[in-house]
Amino acid sequence: MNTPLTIALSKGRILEETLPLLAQAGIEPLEDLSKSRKLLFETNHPDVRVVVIRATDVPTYVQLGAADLGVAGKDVLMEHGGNGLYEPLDLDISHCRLMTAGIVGEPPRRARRRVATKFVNIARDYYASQGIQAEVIKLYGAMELAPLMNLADEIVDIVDTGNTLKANGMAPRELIADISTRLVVNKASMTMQHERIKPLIERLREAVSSAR
Ligand code: PRT
Ligand code: MG
Repeated sequence: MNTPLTIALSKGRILEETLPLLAQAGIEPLEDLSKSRKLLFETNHPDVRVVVIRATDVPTYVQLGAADLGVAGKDVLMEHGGNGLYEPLDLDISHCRLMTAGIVGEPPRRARRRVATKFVNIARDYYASQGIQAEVIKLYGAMELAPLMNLADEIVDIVDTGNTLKANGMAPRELIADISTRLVVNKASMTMQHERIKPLIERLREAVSSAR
């Protein structure tokens, strides 16, 4: 028996939407993930196990082959850069937008605008592509606070309903990318384990279609 295929799942909001798709594809963890403190789970499928990790760690696990497959937001994948990963399937869940945002009625003050975000690579690429001089500073959370405290002129963040921005006197400005959750596969696994991975991708593809 081969070592089982390992799928790295993003914990948090993406997980809730991923599990029904996996179940539809015939893969169900043997335990209730939300009730366990474990991180590594066997499934009903003897050839498949899942690990549940921070969303931002998923591309790293898959790139370096610690997991064969992974589920992560396109935002996280863009920020990571996607080296060593195939992205064969859009799971069509956890939709949102990656946007710039700022205080309503307050254009950037600094000549070189200062941008607070946890997506520093995406932000640097975006402002450069627009020909805008920007100083990008890394924050780990509560981006909306930065403009209010004059720590930054603008933020780059995920927007869904826009309610979080609105509650803080802010509004979205420019769309950087439409985001959804993707299946990623380690490039070496895709080649070496093709006959095991291919049917899994196809079952997930069917699950995505029937969820539409
Ligand atoms: O919590 P942790 O630091 O571990 O990570 P995380 O907060 O990034 O994880 P989690 O569980 O929130 O899920 C993140 C992933 O879900 C992202 O990578 C996106 O691909 C996807 N996603 C979809 C979202 C949202 N919708 C979303 N609304 N991620 C975050 N948000 C946040 C956003 O950051 C903002 O604070 O929700 C707020 C905005 O929502 P609205 O509706 O007020 O606009
Ligand atoms: Mg969160």
